Amino acid sequence: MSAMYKTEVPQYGTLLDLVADINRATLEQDAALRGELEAGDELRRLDVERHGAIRLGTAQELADMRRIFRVMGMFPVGYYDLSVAGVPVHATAFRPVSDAALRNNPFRVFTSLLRLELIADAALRAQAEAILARRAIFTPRALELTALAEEAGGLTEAQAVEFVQEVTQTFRWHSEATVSHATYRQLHGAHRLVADVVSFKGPHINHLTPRTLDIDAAQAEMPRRGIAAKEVVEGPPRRKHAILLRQTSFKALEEPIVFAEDGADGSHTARFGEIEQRGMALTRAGRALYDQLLAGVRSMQGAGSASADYSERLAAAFQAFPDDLDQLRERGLAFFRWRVLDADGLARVAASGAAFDLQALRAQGLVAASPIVYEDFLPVSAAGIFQSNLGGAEQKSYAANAAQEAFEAALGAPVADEIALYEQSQQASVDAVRAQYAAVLNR
Ligand code: OOG
Ligand code: NI
Repeated sequence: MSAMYKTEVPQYGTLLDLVADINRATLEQDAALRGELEAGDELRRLDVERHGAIRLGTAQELADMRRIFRVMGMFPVGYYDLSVAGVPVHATAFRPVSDAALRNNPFRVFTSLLRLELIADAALRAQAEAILARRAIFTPRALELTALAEEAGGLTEAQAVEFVQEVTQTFRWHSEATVSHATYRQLHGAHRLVADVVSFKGPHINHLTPRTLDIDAAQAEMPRRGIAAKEVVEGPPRRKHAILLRQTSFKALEEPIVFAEDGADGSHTARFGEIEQRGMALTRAGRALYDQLLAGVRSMQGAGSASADYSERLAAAFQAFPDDLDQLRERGLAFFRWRVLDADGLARVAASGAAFDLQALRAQGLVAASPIVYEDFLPVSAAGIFQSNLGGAEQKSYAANAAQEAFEAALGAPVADEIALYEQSQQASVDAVRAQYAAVLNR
């Protein structure tokens, strides 16, 4: 998919080169970071894609997409309501969930489902439904192989190769619209996203996102390489200890398309490139503090995220968010993974009969805790990414109406609660240390 996207959107190749240059320079200047990444075996696939995004049109498409991602070990995590931001979709992220799978490859696909019920014009809504009902976004062979994988509990090597080829077809670009110019214009008038989802044969991948080690440097470098960057980096400000997710993108390109029936030429903007830098996962308390501080900055008078002093105001507001690992842990704001540093020392303390006390063991240097990486998305940031590609004029407003149950009904399964997943990860690491401690007593 990466190779396909680079051919389809050459500017994405330029972005990948930029990210590789910035990452190389960052690693040269920061030996400690280099050591850390080396130890985690992360240099190998440092600048490869960390996520992509698609937009689906029907419940059936979403349900089949879930089955297909499941074959690849990706499961729906989290629910994102974008209607609050004037975008008529809701979404989940398909991603690996076990610690081992995430270490191997954390690639995620932010997957939106169009909400036609938010379109006011009933006739247009019915027309869009009819158009979507006629299309088949998966190749017959992709669905066949999916059914095979479900029955057999997996695919053979050869089948897996074929499966990947077939599924990639779903995400390719089609420059021929399936609708006439007139219909496209009507759909576009309802919302640009409606036109994007309904007018084409399939859900073209609309961006891929590599990982950068210094997103501010990458943001500054984009215009120097002729890339039209969005105005601000979404998410938290730059910090000593990164939290959650920071991301920025270049604006979607205007691409030539041909309309059905009349054969008229036109253009469509949907596809872009994005970069991300991840920090630690926050607990419910940490996330509440993040949401509160961010909302404060964004609700200030005349303070859209595009205003000139946005990043200063953001940094000022986040003074209230501790940037010290001990504080983040002690105040229960972030998730940590515990590990044993000194097994012999731990055994000695256990043998002395002392009760298991993580904080005391840590103070003695016998165990350590390091932050767990945030693997998910942020609704306000996602809205910012959507908006930067809709052109300034697009500001439809919908009443906030999360509809997680309807989304899950379409999906055919509940979405996992992302915070519960981090809690489990943290708890599993504590349990492993405790088990090692207890093993001494049982000897
Ligand atoms: C998805 C935008 C959201 C992110 O990184 O938050 C997203 C879209 O434009 O379809 O990818
Ligand atoms: Ni994205």
